[in-house]
Amino acid sequence: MTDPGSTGVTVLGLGAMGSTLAATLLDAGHDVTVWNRSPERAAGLSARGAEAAAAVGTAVAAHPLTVACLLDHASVHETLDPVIAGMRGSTLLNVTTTTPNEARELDTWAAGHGVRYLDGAIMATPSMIGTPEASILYSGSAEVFADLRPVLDRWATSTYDGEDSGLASLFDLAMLSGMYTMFAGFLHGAAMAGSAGMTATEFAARATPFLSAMTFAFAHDAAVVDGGDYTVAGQQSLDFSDLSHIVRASEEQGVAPVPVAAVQELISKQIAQGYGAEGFARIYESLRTDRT
Ligand code: FVH
Repeated sequence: MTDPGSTGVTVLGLGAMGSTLAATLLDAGHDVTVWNRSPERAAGLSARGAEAAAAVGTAVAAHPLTVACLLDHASVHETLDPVIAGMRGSTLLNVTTTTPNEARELDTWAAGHGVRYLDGAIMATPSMIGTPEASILYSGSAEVFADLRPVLDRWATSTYDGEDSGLASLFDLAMLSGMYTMFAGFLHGAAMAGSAGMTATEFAARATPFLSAMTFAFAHDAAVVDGGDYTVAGQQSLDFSDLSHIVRASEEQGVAPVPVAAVQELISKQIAQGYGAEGFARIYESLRTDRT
C-alpha cells in the first residue's frame, strides 16, 4: 500500500466501534465500503460518502482490505464463512474482541483460504478513536502490519506485539482483567462504606487518591515476580497480609465479600504451602495454575 490516502477499505460491522472506525477512514479520504447485518445502520455512513453493500460478498470484493469489527469470534465466522473462499489474495484485519486462541484459529483459518490476517485489540472507546489517547494492539504477520500501518495509524497509536496472532488479544484481556478486578474492589469498598450510609460518590472521592497512590507498588511487585525471589527485603509478608478480618467485616456489614475473599484465597493457598513469611507478590504463584 504505497498511497495510504487512496487505500480502499471494507468495514464489516457498524456497531458503535465499527461505525467510528469507518467514519475516521472516510474523514481521512479513504474509499470505504461498509456492510452490517442490520442494513439500516449503514445510513449515516452512506450520507458521509461510504458505499453501503447489500451483501457481505459484495463488500469484501470491493477492496483488498477487509476490517471485521463484529460482536465476537462466532459472529466473525457467521459473517465470513460463506464468503471467505472468494477473498483469496486479500487481507483481513480482525479487531473484534476474541480470546487469544480464537484469534489464532482465525489466523489459521484465513491462511487456509489464502487470506492474509492481522489481529487487532482496541484499547479505546469509540470517542477516543482518532485521538492521541487511543491505543490499538496488533499481532500476527509483521509484513501485514507494516503494509497496513498507514491505515492503522488513522485510528490510534498502533503497537505491534509479535508474530503470534493471539498476543494482541492476550495483552488486551490481561489489561482488562486488571481493570475489572480493580473496579470490583472499588465497588466492594463502596458497598462496605455504603452500609454505614456513605454515598458511593463520597467513597470515590476518598478512594481515588489512596488507590492511585498505591499503584507505585506495581513496579515493585513486578520486579519481585521477575526476579523470582519472594523473600526480598522490604515486602509485606503473606502472614501480615491475611485479609480474613476484611472478609469478616464485610460479612458483618451485610456485604458479600467476594472480591476480597478471592484475594484471601490466593494468600491462604501460599500460606498453606509454607510461604507465609514471603512477600505478598507470591500470590502470583497461586494464579499460575499452569505451573502447579
Ligand atoms: N465499544 C467499545 O468501547 C469497545 C472497545 C474495545 C473493543 N470493543 C470490541 O469491538 C467489537 C465491536 O464493538 P461495538 O462497540 O461496535 O459493538 P456493538 O455496538 O454491540 O456492535 C456489534 C456489531 O456486531 C454485529 N453483529 C453481532 N452479531 C452478529 C452476527 N451474528 N453476525 C453479523 N453481525 C453481527 C452487530 O450487527 P447488528 O446487530 O447491528 O445487526 C453490530 O454491527 C466487539 O468485539 C467489542 O468487544 C469495543
